[in-house]
Amino acid sequence: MISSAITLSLVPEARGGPFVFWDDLEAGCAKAAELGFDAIEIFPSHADDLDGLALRDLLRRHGLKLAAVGTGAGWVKRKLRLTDPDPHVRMCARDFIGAAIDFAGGFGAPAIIGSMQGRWGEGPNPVPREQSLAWLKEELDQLGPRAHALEVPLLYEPLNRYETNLFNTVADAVNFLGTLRTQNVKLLCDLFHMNIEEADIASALRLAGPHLGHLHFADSNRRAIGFGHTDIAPIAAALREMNYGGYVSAEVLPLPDSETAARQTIASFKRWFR
Ligand code: LER
Ligand code: MN
Repeated sequence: MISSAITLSLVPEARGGPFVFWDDLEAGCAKAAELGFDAIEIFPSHADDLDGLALRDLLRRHGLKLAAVGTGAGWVKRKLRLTDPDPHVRMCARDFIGAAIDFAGGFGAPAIIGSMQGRWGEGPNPVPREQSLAWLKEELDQLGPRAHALEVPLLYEPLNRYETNLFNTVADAVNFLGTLRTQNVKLLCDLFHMNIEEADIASALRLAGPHLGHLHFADSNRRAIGFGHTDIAPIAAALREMNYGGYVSAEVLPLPDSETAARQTIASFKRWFR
C-alpha cells in the first residue's frame, strides 16, 4: 500500500526551498497528524542535531512514522559532496551521510542522497565525468551496506540538469545502479525533476520498477499536486500497477502557505491512492 508523507525542514539556510513545514518539529507533526498524513520526512542540519528519543516520543504521540531523512544540508550548509575532487571533503560527505543513515535506520527509515551527489567538471580542479562517477560508485558501495546493516535501503535521487550533471533520468540512474556492488541503493524519483527531464513520467516510473524506493510528490511547478499542470492520472496508475508500496512524500513549496499546500497534498493523495 502506498503511504503519504510530508516534508519538514529544520535548516534556516534552506529557506525558500521545497519543504512544507518549517523549523518546528512539534507543530509540523501535530499538523501532519491532524490532516491524516502517515509520516514526515525530515531535513535536518545534521543528524546529530536530532534528539532520537524526543522524536520517537513525538512520532508515537501523533501516530506518525519517519518516512526518510534528507541530507541536502550537507551541501547547503557545508558544501560537502560525494564527488568533490578533495578526498577530505568526500570523507566528510560520507561521514555526514553515514550519520543520517544511522539515525534514520533506527526508525526503519532511509537517508536520501540528492544534492550531496555533487557535479562533475567544475571548480578549480575539474575532473572528467568518469572520475566523478567512480567516486560516486565508491561512496555508494560503502554507504549502501551501512544502510543494509540497519535493514533499510539508501535512496539515490536523480536531479534535474540545473542541480546535477551526473544523472538526470531514471534510465541512466538505473543503469548506474546496476554497476554498483551493493544492491541496497534504491531510487528516489522526484516528480518535479522528472517533469523537466523525462519524456514520459509514467513510463520512467515503470522502468524504475523494483528500484523505486521513494517518491517526491510534487507538481510541475514544485507546488502541491493539483496546483500545477502535471497529469497525475497515468502516474498514479503506473504506481498502482507496479504495486509500489513506499511513500509519496510532498517535497513542495509551502505555497500559498504551508497549511494550504499540506491540505492540497492530502486531498490529492486520497483522490489518487485511496
Ligand atoms: C533537490 O532538488 C531535491 O529534490 C531533494 O530531494 C534533494 O536533496
Ligand atoms: Mn526531491
